[in-house]
Amino acid sequence: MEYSLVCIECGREYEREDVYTCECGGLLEVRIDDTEIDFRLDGKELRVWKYGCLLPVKIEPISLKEGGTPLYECDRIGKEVGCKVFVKHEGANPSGSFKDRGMTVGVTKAIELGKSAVACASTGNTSASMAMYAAKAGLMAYVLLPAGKVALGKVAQALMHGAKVIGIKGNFDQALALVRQICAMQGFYLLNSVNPFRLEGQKTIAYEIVDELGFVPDKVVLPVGNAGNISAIWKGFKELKRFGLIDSLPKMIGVQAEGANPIYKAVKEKKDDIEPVLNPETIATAIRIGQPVNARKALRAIYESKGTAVQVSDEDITKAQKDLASKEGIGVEPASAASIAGLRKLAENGEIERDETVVCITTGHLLKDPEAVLRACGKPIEVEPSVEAILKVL
Ligand code: AN7
Repeated sequence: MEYSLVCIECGREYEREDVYTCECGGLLEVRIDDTEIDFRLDGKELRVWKYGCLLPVKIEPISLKEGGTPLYECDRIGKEVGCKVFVKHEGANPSGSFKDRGMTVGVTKAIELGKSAVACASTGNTSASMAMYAAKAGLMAYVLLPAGKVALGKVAQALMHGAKVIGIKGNFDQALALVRQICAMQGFYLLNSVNPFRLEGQKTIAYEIVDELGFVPDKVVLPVGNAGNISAIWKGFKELKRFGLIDSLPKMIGVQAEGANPIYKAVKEKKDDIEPVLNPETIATAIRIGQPVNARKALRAIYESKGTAVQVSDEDITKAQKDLASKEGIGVEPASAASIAGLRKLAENGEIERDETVVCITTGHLLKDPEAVLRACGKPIEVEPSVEAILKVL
């Protein structure tokens, strides 16, 4: 398969692959040339590399068997909001988040380019996933985190998989600016979602949704932080249409937390770029991001698809997290619950129709953030070791 890197702003094409952004400052996108499709959307054997003919790598991939995540029909929540609701649970990936789809491609690209070290800034999940895939590939991994603002499970993963983990006394946006400088100085391969190859892996979420459902949903709802995933999924749907595999497209709905809402504000004001939020704050630490690097791509995805963005409060997020866990048996981290909170917000706003099908993406697993669970549910009751004491509290 042939492809090139193209700037989304000025259209300049790059032959070299070790670039992240255009000389004009614009974001790059992988443009796939016309090619033979060697998979069928038959609902069988879903996984990222099923769609390898549309993924831009030239060597055997570094894989931990990512993708093929469950798509659950959620009748209870569907009844409440008044449409057919499916949840695609990306928490079921090897590291517990959707980032694995991007990392299998990104880390493979690092090997292809002859790199010996990879690096990222992260609100947690990117670092956990990168550390895992770097371990599998035998690469050094360097991680910058906003100190004290990353969920415990994610830090645990990055540490155990052998990354060098550094806490920055600042927020994610500052950490990202710093890691970009460090990568340029040290020759580390940058694996944040400004890397266009990572987004190629993440577009397989769109492929799998159509593969499993057998049709194109009306809406896809997902949390937006650095705004890579919404851009990637939209690209995936557009490619399926371009290659004649589907003939309609869904509306893309981005959900942000009220305290970290630059994309929401831009959409509300119909702007094509964001004003950064300087001190982003939310319990959904994964999306505690004020200056999303992929904002321009994400806003295009929302406008082109005739979608929208909504914002939800931390309270809405916690309620949605409990709902999904206790009514549907799906355990997700707070950022992921934002998709369900966003769906409820759409329903409240009258933006859901009775016969439509909505797919919510739950991006990360419940166990990523055990401390958020204890805050939401309290600690277990402790009693004396006797039948009487237990019966008393039942
Ligand atoms: C669970 O790990 O940015 O809009 O550094 O972990 O593509 O950034 C995580 C983002 C949603 C937002 N849900 O996705 C990181 C990081 C979860 C996440 C998002 C993240 P993007």
